[in-house]
Amino acid sequence: MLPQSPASLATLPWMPRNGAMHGFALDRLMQWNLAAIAALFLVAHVLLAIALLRRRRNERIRNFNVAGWLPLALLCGMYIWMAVAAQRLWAANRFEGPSPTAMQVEVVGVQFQWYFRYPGDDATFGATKPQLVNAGAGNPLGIDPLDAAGNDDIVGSELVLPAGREVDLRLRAHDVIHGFFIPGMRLKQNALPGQTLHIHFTPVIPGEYPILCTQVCGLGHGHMQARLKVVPAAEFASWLADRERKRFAEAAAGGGL
Ligand SMILES: [Cu+2]
Repeated sequence: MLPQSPASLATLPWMPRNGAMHGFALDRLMQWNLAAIAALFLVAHVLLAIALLRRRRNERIRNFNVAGWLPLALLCGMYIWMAVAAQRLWAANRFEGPSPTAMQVEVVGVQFQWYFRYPGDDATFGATKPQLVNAGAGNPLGIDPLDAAGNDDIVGSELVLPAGREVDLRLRAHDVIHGFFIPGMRLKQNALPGQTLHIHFTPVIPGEYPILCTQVCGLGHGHMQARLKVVPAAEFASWLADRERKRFAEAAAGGGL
């Protein structure tokens, strides 16, 4: 499902351009929050100034009974609504699983590089073994050549996704904690060694989006960047077919990955 109207594409000028389906609701929530904070800041200072001026004039400060409770109740209601809306947005990503048709991509953080693995035609990731990890030999994820499911796995350092299709990312880390962050997709999740964490989203706006690491993971942390390329579905299909062809050509030549 694509965004319904051009108005829903509006993003605050100082925020990165949003390209994910859930990002529009998240941005609206952020705008509400900022507007409420700005209004409250102004009202609080106006009330403070009034109170100070009255004190100087030795006027009696009247209690704000009903007039004081009503705005407070409205404010509480608004923040409860925002908390529920935010919880729904967060829970939908964290606890409600992706649809069965979501595309599977594995993301692996390694000092200081992001790797992305596609399962290939069999839609199954091949087994990996830590002792087989050898980036110099072209096998940075340690894919086991004895597992046939890994023969068509595609590994790269750029994440390419089709617009309009849900993606289920499986996050792993080889060494330390890395922070997988795509500001343009409003997506952030730590990658932990020894665990596979899932996060799902639907990119809807084609374009290029930077991928960053938000955990200080070592001396090369600042260089741990990659790129997400969201392309139309037809372009993605031809890109994937091209990568598959290259993968099999390398395997046939005995070069492994
Ligand atoms: Cu990192």
